[in-house]
Amino acid sequence: RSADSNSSSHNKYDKEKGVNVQVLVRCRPLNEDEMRLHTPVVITCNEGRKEVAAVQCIANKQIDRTFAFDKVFGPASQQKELYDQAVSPIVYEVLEGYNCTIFAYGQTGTGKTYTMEGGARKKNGEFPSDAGVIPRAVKQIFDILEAQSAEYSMKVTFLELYNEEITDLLAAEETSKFVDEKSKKPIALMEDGKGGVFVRGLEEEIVCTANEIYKILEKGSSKRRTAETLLNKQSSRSHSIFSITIHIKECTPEGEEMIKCGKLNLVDLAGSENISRSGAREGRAREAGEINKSLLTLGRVINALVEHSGHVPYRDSKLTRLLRDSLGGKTKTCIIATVSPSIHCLEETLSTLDYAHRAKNIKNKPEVNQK
Ligand code: ADP
Ligand code: ZZD
Repeated sequence: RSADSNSSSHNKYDKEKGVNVQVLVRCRPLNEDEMRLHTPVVITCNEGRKEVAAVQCIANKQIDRTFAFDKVFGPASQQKELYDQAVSPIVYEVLEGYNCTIFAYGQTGTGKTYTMEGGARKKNGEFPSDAGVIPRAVKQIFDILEAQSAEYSMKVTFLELYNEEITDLLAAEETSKFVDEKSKKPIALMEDGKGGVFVRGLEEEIVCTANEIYKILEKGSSKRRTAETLLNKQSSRSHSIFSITIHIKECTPEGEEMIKCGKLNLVDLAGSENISRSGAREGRAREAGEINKSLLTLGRVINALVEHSGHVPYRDSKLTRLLRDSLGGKTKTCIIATVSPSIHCLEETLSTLDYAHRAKNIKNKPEVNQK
């Protein structure tokens, strides 16, 4: 039977051609300091036209550069708005049995973590109004499954990638103040023999309620912070991947039992300033041991995919090995590029907009997982 035979019409696409990676841009507002200093704003968002324009002055000439995206969220956009318009449809696809990935890409300080995680959990257990994509997706998934009285099972993983090393954010906290190398779980990326990879030794927590996931996120966050402090990590240089896998039992009208399996990957990438297309800066960064191999390889994979230049260097980094299926594979992918409106960030902003605009040309061939 065709895997797509009962998917709804909005999922129909020309299988030969595939579907493009969806790319949206979010511009944060000026912060208090920038307001106080009357920092010039050089980015304008036209949400209706789905365009972002950057104003640049070179030799007293004003040059506007305009980029079009699949969606654009201006500085006034609220967390709920972005979620309802851009993420909620993706969660529905996960529940239909697709694998989906959402990446946050942008310069440090532009709102990647604000977008993906959002404000901290309230002491009174109330859902924060500035909650980001991750807690909202968790809530929506359970709301839908409960409304459908579906029979389901769910597991989550949460990992951090720093300097090509994977840390399992769900593995039991080291009780010692020192990180015991020997007690560390042997985490390794392994080929699964079907062209994919899995992380050996990664903790998979089975969860039954949204609250359980929130507790897990809490544990993961605190472990990440501890590791950052102990190991002097710069958080802007790490990538985090939170994944939810859902198995749903369904019966066909003929009474046949069927398991649908969907996976949602939520990825907060290292700050994009950690790579640079400028050779000089790359040279200096390399000397300082600051080259982010994963971020660099991500850029190269995107270039190879959009230029159809034969070899795609997935194997050159852990990030691209882990997320290979999201880049030119069977997963539906969305990239949220975050930018600052400030004149001081203009160079990085233009580089982010260029990068994100290029990524729009990646095509994936999503397929429903069905057993
Ligand atoms: P990044 O993860 O890209 O380094 P953060 O998410 O830490 O950036 O955001 C930097 C600061 O800007 C934080 O204080 C965050 O609360 C604030 N911020 C980011 N995006 C927004 C937004 N869209 N609206 C309001 N505040 C934001
Ligand atoms: N951005 C907040 C975390 C921070 O940096 O502290 S918000 C959400 C996704 C991934 C990890 C953490 C969270 C977050 C949270 C806050 C406080 C303690 C644990 C987890 C969160 C926010 C709302 C609901 C659930 C989790």
